[in-house]
Amino acid sequence: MAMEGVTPFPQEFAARYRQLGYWRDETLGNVIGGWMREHAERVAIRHPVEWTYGELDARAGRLARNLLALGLGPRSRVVVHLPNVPEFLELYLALQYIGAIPLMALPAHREHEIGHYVEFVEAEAYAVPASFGRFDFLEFARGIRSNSTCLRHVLVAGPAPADEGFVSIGDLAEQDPAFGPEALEALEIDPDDPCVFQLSGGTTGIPKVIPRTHNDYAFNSHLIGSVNDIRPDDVLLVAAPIGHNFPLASPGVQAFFEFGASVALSTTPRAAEVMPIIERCRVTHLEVVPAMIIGWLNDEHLADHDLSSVRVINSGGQKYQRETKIRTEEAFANAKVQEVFGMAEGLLMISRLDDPADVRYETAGRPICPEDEVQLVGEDGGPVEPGEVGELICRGPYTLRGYYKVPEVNARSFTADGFYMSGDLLRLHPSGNYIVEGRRKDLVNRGGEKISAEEVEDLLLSHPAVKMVACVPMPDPVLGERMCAFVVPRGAPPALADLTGLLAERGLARFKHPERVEVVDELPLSPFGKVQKNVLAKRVADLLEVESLSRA
Ligand code: OOB
Repeated sequence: MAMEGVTPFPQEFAARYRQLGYWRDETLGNVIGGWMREHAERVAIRHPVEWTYGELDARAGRLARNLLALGLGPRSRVVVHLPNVPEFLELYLALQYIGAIPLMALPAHREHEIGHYVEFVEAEAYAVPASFGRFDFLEFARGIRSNSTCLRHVLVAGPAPADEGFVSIGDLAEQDPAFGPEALEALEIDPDDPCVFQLSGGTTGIPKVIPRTHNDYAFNSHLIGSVNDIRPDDVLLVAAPIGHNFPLASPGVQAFFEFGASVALSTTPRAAEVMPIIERCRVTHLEVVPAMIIGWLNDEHLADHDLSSVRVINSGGQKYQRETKIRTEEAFANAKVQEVFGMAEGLLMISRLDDPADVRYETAGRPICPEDEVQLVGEDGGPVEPGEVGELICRGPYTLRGYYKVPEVNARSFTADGFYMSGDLLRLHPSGNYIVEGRRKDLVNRGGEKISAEEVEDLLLSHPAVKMVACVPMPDPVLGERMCAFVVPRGAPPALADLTGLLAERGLARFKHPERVEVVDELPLSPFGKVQKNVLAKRVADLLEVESLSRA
């Protein structure tokens, strides 16, 4: 029986993906467990701990059985709010071994997001770091737990406090479990169930939850791993938030584990911390968002480090400009840049390492699977002429058929025949690869982190000095975009700090706070009465231009 709230793939598609060998009807836990045994003697994690596959697997196995003893099991939901620490990996494996479903929150999320996810997916457990940065995660977890009707356990990376219901992940990975290994074998886990809940960049008031199934997610990392030149002695640096689909499985940790290669974890993308890891661990593969690499390229100490081990740089999440790609290959002299155009919803495009340099510089790649059905459509929903810009719609063996539990959103996010409407505007390049030209969806892409304008506007409207508001992207040389709020005031115009103060009070993740406010008498409306956000985006871009000229 399909899990409630999850849209299954239609029968004829599922049968085809099975027949082609894409879906293997194995649980992701079994697939990963197989790699763990196959590579038992090899090093799985190189930094900040050094664990072999055998050690990681033994820890994850004990953790899995201890989680069973806590009452978690197949289909239990667990909100994972961890930075890039080894506990993330042992927990991810353990949850896969018991068929529980982790929801991948970002470390920057706060009450507004976490409170919602916990209730929305009816999470039984919530994982936090004992300490990370300046934010008190344990105190935060106490608040989340006391406000929740479903949450029973708080799983802590690091020492757990004495509070009831708080347990240390490390302790559970080391203590002898009440159940033997046969308890794991006896579990019934449906490979068509979600194995992970990813989060959508999203354009709605609340972020949407993406169910990725065992069948589709194992295939996802396997296939994109096959075009990344991964060799057993390779090392992947994970410096972007590890739960995100890109570093987790596209190709990410999952593909590197399939090959018996290793991963090095950094809890920050800062050059000063990352460069020594690259040097010491002889990192071969990077997965970055452009903002991260621009930060590195601008670091005055970059040339002091030996970066010669790096062969492959995957960049995704945001447009990677041709000039930046060229500068990147100058700084990492032995590396080739490969752009990934991906989405937590599924579809992955990637330029190939053997594409001509110009094609790698110009394009965001092409789909990874022959069964990825990709179309570019015009306003009328019909296909555009080759070479014209159209909205990307897609369907395939690892692309979702519906967001979790939001039928009304699904009705407008998918075509009648099940294509996901991405809201991205693309153009076909003569090489057969695609170029990203923009988007139709209402979001701000801040250094690869997606911010739903509607989510922020909904909150800002509750400010007494805000009569109307429209949030739009403004250009930024490093992050690509930041968010500007155009406000029609009620009474005295609010300052930026008034708005961000309200958002902080509401517990909205800080990266979603607008960074500029423009007070206006009215918002420009289309003949249909819709706010013309493109007009506002142009207005703030022009303002920034004038300001930078007057500073020069
Ligand atoms: C990745 O996933 P999400 O879910 O955070 O964001 C997806 C959206 C896409 O719909 C597109 O708007 C944008 O991010 N995007 C790009 C891009 N890659 C993603 N826009 C321009 N150029 C690119 N190369 O961002 C993601 C997931 C897996 C792998 C890589 C990225």
